[in-house]
Amino acid sequence: MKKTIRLIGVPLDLGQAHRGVDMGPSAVRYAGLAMRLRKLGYEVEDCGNLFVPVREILEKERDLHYLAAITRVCKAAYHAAREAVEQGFIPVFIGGDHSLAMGTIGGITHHEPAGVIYIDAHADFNTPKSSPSGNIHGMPLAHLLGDGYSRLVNVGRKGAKLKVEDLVLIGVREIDPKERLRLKEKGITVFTMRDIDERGMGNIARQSLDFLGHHERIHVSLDADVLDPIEVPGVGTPSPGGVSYREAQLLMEIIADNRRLCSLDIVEINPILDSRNHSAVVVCELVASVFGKSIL
Ligand code: HAR
Ligand code: MN
Ligand code: MN
Ligand code: MN
Repeated sequence: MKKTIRLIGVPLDLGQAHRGVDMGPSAVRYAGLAMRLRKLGYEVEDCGNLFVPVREILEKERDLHYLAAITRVCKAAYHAAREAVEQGFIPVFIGGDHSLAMGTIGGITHHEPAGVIYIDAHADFNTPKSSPSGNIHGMPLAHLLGDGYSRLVNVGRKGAKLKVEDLVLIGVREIDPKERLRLKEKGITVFTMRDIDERGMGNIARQSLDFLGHHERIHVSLDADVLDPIEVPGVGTPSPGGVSYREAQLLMEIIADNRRLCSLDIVEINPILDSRNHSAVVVCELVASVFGKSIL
């Protein structure tokens, strides 16, 4: 009997500058995610959305990068993730921007550590000091490893939620200067687009899973901007030269075959910047694959 998947929308757009990523949960639902997963034999329960305050009523918090509101949303996401694990569900968090990962990954690791495969054009390893933009969606991994705003580091429980050996990044091609130094100092495992070009996605996927071999559970955090913007234009920070749809499919299929997936974030889809919901449809196909859809 397959586990039940629990969909949890997190319409968070406070971690970055563009409106529209708050509509990600609707776009993904409209693209038919629940039905797609039911066809694969899963039971799917949709819990609706976590509460996120509307940006227009937070004008006074803008210069503070909405830190207080993001912290509250991350706490709610932490709690939802922890509860889903305790109740035996596979939670799928539908964002919203990537700052939600500070809550979801914390909650997933509340009782037991897990490995994290972070699939993104960006390294999301800025601290408030290293960030050129101040946008908190560029900072979740730094906070999960214990650096940055103490309120965000301590969401859900005190201190770092991940160790260097719990994390791999795949698809990275845009890193800020101080962020690059931080990645090197900490010794983070990063598979860049060059690694994928040279060695192929199949090898990178298998090496990532081997690297996380000491974990029974793997969380995947999928930022839609990892895909090439020609194929997935509906994202707020598009980065040319990305992963192709076929490469992303292969990565998802290899993760599925490995059978350790425990939870998933789907983030950064912005339907306002998309046309005819195409990007959400593409991402739903990838989610179906990571949950075991096979061609034959
Ligand atoms: N590195 C840049 C910054 O910190 C942009 C990174 C944020 N973009 C994302 N996250 N979509 O993956 O501002
Ligand atoms: Mn990201
Ligand atoms: Mn990104
Ligand atoms: Mn600032």
